Amino acid sequence: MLTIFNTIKEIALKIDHAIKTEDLGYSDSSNSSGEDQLKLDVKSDYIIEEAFKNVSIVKALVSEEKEGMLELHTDGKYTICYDPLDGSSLADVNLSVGSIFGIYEGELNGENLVASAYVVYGPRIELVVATKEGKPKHYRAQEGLFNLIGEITLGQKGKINAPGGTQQYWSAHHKRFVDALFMDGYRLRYSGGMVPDLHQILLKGGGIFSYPGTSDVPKGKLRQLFEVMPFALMYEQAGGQAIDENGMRLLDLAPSHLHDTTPCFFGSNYEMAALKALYRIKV
Ligand code: AHM
Ligand code: MG
Repeated sequence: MLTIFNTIKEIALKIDHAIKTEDLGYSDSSNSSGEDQLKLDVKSDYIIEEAFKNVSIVKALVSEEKEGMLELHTDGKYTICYDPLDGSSLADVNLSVGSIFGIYEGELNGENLVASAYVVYGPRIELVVATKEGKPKHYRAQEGLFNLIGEITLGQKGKINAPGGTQQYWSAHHKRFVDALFMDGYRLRYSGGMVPDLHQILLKGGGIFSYPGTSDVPKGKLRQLFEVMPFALMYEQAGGQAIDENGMRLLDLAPSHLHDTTPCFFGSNYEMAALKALYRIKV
């Protein structure tokens, strides 16, 4: 596992360099969700693939930017599902973006997610890694080295409300929930990049990020294997919760297809209790 985390550190430095130096325009291709790919998406995907080709414990790779699974080493133990550059369309306006990695052992489902990691490319490069033991660990890069800043623990209640999805298509009860949080003093913090948005909630001690199912996209936008489950592990290990609209733990999900999405909610305990009450989820 350490080899995988060290490879992610190398990858982070390379992708950060690409973000700072390369063309921000579109490529000629689209990904399996039908979204146009930026040249940076393609480059970041390439950097990750090249890096893991040399790591023999990695059995296969699944990328948000590719349709199928890429087999690497038959005797490998882990499959890594990753979003090479999440929120990439924010790079041209110079907002933070990120990479997300889910490390699975066996079938690709939440139960088999053994570790996860994400990198934030912002004013500085930061890395957070989580396993099923202990709190997520937070690192910051300085002169090419990642220094441990500390462990991340969520408070019971925060002040941040990060509501995703197109408001026009929210259900009435979701709108009531979001409004109730604002009436309770919560502040809107939503950049449109799940990595910096979820990172902010983790580091500022709590709050809630929601990306519900909407009338135009009933199963939500965020992908289970590359985006949702890796952050679900982070939030649970930090002392928070990560559930879908029926109250099911996101780590209990088992996608039928590599690119399946799900409605998702991540937060500290107070906000998640409020969510369950308004969504009438039995606890
Ligand atoms: P991407 O993987 O194509 O970049 O899309 C994922 C991003 C998330 O980072 C973010 O939370 C979400 O899309 C924002 O979507 P919206 O603009 O609908 O709020
Ligand atoms: Mg993404």
